[in-house]
Amino acid sequence: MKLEGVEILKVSIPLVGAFRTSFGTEAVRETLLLRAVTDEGEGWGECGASEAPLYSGEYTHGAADVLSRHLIPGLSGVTDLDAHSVAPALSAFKENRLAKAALETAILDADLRARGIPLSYALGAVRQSVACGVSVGIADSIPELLDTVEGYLADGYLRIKLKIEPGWDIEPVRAVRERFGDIMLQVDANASYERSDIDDLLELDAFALSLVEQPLPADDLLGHAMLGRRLSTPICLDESILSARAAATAIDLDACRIVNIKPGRVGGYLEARRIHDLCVAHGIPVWCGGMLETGVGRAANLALAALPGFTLPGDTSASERYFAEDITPPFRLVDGHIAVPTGPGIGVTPDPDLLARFTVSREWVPVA
Ligand code: OSB
Ligand code: MG
Repeated sequence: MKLEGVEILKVSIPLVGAFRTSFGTEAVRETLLLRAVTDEGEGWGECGASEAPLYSGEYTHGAADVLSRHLIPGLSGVTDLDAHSVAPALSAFKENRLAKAALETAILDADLRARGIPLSYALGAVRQSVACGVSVGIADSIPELLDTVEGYLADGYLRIKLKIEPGWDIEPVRAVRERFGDIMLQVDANASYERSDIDDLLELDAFALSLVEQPLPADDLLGHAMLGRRLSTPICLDESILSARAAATAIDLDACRIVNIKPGRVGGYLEARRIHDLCVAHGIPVWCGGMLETGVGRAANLALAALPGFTLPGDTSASERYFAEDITPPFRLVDGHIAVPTGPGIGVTPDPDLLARFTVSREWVPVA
């Protein structure tokens, strides 16, 4: 395959409701879509970065900059380019995993479309639909939170994840548990606690949670291991797991019992699959995280979530949970599940009219 160039589209799509976490509030999904143009056809990828560097060090404008100056030109000398040659060709460039993942996914999509192979099949999927949960942001009040959760349960979501932070943890969790009984319930702290908060975190054990996600800072694997010795609720890591090597270290240290796999955070779907395989070998359940993706990123996440080790419901929610209008045909929840796309590559293509409406700027980066 010969890469002719990549178009970087900056898109801005309103969310149906502002999404509040310990690190900030997002009311508009502002990110990048990449359209890779090759001599064998096109492919699409989505960048997980947001407008500000609050989840990781990456942000939309920075990702566009590193892609156009370094990552896309970095593929110019690669002969016989395919998805597997992208990460090795870019390995000299440090970090920037969300940007690298978007580029690798666009090439992977072009590669698979040209061969007529669905991404789910290429990754090793074993199911046609995946069980879905929903991630619920920090609310202004407990009654408001209960209303939101009630709506999602009525939609059929199979598990609820509550965002927590110091000061918004025990009371909202208790209120949801008391009101809705025996639902599958978990929490995500987005690294907002410190080791000195361990005694407070132990109080979460009273609520039969499926897991607590990333309570401590991303680089504190040892702290998670120390917490895990005292907490009976399983610890799941998100921000700490940047690669298969990081996952292996976390498992060896006993820093987690469950792993959230977000393809963007780890540099792409190929590394995501390696982490899946590693976790399966160690008996560690995994689930697919999300970054408020449009239909482009969502389609690919659904393919990944269909792998055998994804035994817990993911943050792979229906399009309408995020957007009144998405740029692809919407993914719908049916009996708590979403169907895995079956077409070649990621299986969806942005609608040109909707894409035009939500695109803020475009840059064509030719590859020599
Ligand atoms: O920590 O899982 C997270 C969204 C943006 C950044 C980080 C996270 C999230 C979510 C939402 O929890 C997941 C989703 O529904 O896409
Ligand atoms: Mg998380």
